[in-house]
Amino acid sequence: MIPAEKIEEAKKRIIEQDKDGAVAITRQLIDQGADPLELMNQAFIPAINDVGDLFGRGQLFLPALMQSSAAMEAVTEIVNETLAAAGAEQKQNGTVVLSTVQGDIHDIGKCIVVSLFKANGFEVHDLGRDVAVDKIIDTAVEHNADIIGTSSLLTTTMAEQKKLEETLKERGLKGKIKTMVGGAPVTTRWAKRIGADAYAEDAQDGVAKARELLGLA
Ligand code: B1M
Repeated sequence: MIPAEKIEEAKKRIIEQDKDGAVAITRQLIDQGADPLELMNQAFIPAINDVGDLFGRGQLFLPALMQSSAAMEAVTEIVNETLAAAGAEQKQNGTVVLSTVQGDIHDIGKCIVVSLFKANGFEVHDLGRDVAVDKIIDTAVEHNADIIGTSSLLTTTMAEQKKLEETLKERGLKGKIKTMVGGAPVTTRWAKRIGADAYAEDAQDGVAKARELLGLA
């Protein structure tokens, strides 16, 4: 378990937009054997959420949000490299196409989801962010994917997840390729409403739900 004072220090580095300090403490803790997901879930995600809340309340402005976000991206990269190294030996579990939906450039959470799926033996095709529904479906068909997973961080872009379900239906693929939705404003209720096969609260939940969808649980 990571000591509470280290968690607080790591949080502070993100909130204070200190990218070098955030990278340094991440490397230090991981070198000492800390669980990268514990660090992410206990320190970095709560910290960037605090930053988001301050931004949402108008108590912090876009340049500061962008700097905190740059620090978050840097530590996420280290965490993801560590997860990838841990998963290198695992066997394949299924094929997943992951992306952030069109109109949305938030990808920190999606990148964590990508890494955790890879670490758990899934073949992952990561299309990045701001990706159109047709491109997502075409890629899934091309790679014979089992699951399409989409992330949406903006309430305005959640509609793309609905469009994905509708387009899958139109193309006769609904049910053949399972769908999973995630992202901060996304809920189980939204998933049910649009007809997605699963909702995942975080990256670990995403892997668990994917295993359930594929009958591996
Ligand atoms: Co922006 N942003 N942002 N932002 N940003 C939010 C989302 C916001 C809630 C902040 C706020 O106002 N409080 C708000 C949206 C409001 C709304 O829609 N109602 C907002 C806004 C308004 C904006 C801009 C419009 C700001 C502007 O330009 N005026 C702009 C939008 C640009 C665009 O997309 N078109 C913008 C830009 C940015 C930055 C570029 C500065 C940066 C993103 C950098 C990047 O991603 N590379 C940024 C950030 C960092 C945030 C906040 C602060 C943090 C997001 C994040 O990385 N969280 C965010 C506030 C918040 O969410 N509380 C905010 C950490 C990450 C690990 O969590 O992504 O939720 P999350 O992922 C989790 C789970 O959700 C889940 O697993 C992950 C790991 O546990 N999950 C999945 C996610 N996807 C999944 C998929 C799955 C399964 C699980 O299966 C497929």
